[in-house]
This record gives sequence, structure tokens and C-alpha cells, in this order.
Amino acid sequence: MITKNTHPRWEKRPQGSNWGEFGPDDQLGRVNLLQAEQVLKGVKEVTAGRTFCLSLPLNLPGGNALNPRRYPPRLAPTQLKKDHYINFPLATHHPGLLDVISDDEVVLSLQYSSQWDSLAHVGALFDADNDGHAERCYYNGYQAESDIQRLDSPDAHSCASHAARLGIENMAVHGMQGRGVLVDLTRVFGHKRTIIGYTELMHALSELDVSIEVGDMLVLRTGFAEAILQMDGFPDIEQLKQTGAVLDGSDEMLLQWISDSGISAICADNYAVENADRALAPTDCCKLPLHHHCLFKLGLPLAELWYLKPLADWLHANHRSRFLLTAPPLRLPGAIGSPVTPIATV
Ligand code: UVW
Repeated sequence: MITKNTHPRWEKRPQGSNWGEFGPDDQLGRVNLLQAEQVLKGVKEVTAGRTFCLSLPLNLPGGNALNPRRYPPRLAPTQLKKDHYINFPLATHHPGLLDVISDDEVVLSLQYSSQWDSLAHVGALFDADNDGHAERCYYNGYQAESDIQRLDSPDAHSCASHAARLGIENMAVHGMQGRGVLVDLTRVFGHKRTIIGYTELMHALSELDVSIEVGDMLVLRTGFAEAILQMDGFPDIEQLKQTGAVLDGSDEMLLQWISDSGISAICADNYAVENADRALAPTDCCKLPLHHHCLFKLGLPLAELWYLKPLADWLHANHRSRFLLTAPPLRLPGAIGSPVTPIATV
């Protein structure tokens, strides 16, 4: 049962976090900034009536080399007793019927391809109740033990997980619609792997003449998803590691800019948004510092592996960077991530 809190569920919040600022029970973080005004700003950008699908085919990248935990979707027929319902003639059981039924199901790693990360995706060990012991917690102080429930079992078939708070359904119900602003990093840095810190991002914004306002969803094209599409289901991981820009989550000035800019989400066409391949230094406290800053401290969702080339080319040809972005995840209660088929309308 979800109870409403009038007090924060933490005694101490992480430095630089916004916990509590959207209320003690908030589960949306920066997504709260996507209100009517932001939708209207996005709608104002619709002048041509053209739409772009910003999703890769969800069976790409192919294989599990990009993230060994995540596999391509496996489609299968639904089944009743011994019958498999693909091209299934109902006459099998009721002679004379003409109906032929196909009906399927899927086993899907929810963050395999074009996706959203919910705020339940990355938390941290943090002493939120200030008792001298770090606990596993997530945005706004939600605790792993009581709020993100897991039913663990060595048997993979009966092992279940369910995020009782911060699950992806919160974003789905809110709508995930507003103004998207594209920063086409390929036009400034090319398609090779480039690490983007504050200085590089500011340089790109000025070169591309892009300005970003509070509530905007920042959309970054790096060329990574295009490379995946070209590899056609057989990703060359070594080549991908050299492809496309990635944000430098260890750059404090970049993190501060994300805090100060008021953006409501970061959506990228690459894997992880940030440089997930960097070698860890002994002083590093997070493998994914940008995830830590955005998901854990700010409640700012990240999207990955979006396909942005056709939109980017159109915007460039029309001297624009802004568009209406509609990108609801699946309303799948308790899920941590979700595939998404975002639509840009220009
Ligand atoms: C990881 O586990 C690296 O997650 P993400 O897909 O959010 O980068």
C-alpha cells in the first residue's frame, strides 16, 4: 500500500540534489516541469505537420554485446494447452468456423533498444536517514528495501521484480510531451567518439545557435544509433566504442549546467548517454556519474538509443532545432525502463 508522506523520507539529502522540492512523495522529479505551458511551447513548433519516428527497430542493436545482460526481444505465439496461436484455424476445435487467429507474446529486456530509464533505474548507497549507515536508495529518498521490492529466487522463472515507487508508469501517466530541442553534436564534432564536457557542450550550443529553456527536453544526436542501424543486427562493438559523442559525467561543470538549465529530460541516440567505457580511477565513487546526478539526485530521466538522423537532417535543412516531442513509455506498473517509439512533430 502506498501511504502519503507529509515529511521527507530522509533526514539528509545528497549535496546538489533537489529532493523534496516537488513534494515528499514526488515520483516524477524534473518531469514535473512538463506542464501545459511546455506542451503549448512544443505545439507552437508545429508548422509543417510532419512527423518523425525516433525509435530504432526494437530488435537492434542485435545480440547482447552492447550490454551482456540485455537480449533482443523474443517473439512467440500465445499458447493454450497444446495449441500455438499463430495462423491457428478455430475450425480445429469448432468445425465449420472460418476464423484464423494469430496472437503473440514477447520476452523483452526493457532497456534493450530505444528506451527510457525510469527513476528506479539507478540509485546509490546513501545515508538518507543520517544514522551513520548507508542504505540503498533512489530519487527523493525512496528506499530499496521498502519501496523498490524484489522477490529474489535462484529460479529464473519465478524471480520477480517490481518497483513499487518510481516505476516507469509514473512517466507514462504524466504523458512525456513537450518541447524537444535537438543539439546535433555530429555537426560540430563529427561521428567519432568525443567526450563532451561543459566546454564542448557550450561550444556546440553556440556553433549551432541553439538555446535551451527551463522545461525543454534536451535531445542529443551523436551518430551512434545510425551506426547501429548500418550494422544491421551484427554490432561491431570495437567500432561502436569509437563512434559518437558521450557526455562526461565526471565534469562537475557539466553536471552543474544540467542542474541550472532546468531541462526536464536528456534523450540521446547513444548507449548510456554518458561515457560508460571510461577507466575507473581510485577516487571515483560512481561508475555512472551522469546517471547518479540525473536519476538519483535530480529525478531527471534519461533516454538512450533513439534514432535521430532523419529529424536532425530536416531540422538542419529548415534552420531549426525545436519540435514537439511526444514520447510516453509503456504504462507497465513497476517496470524500471521501457521501450519507446517517440514521435517528433515539426
Ligand atoms: C546501464 O546499466 C549502463 O544502463 P543504461 O542503459 O541506463 O545506460
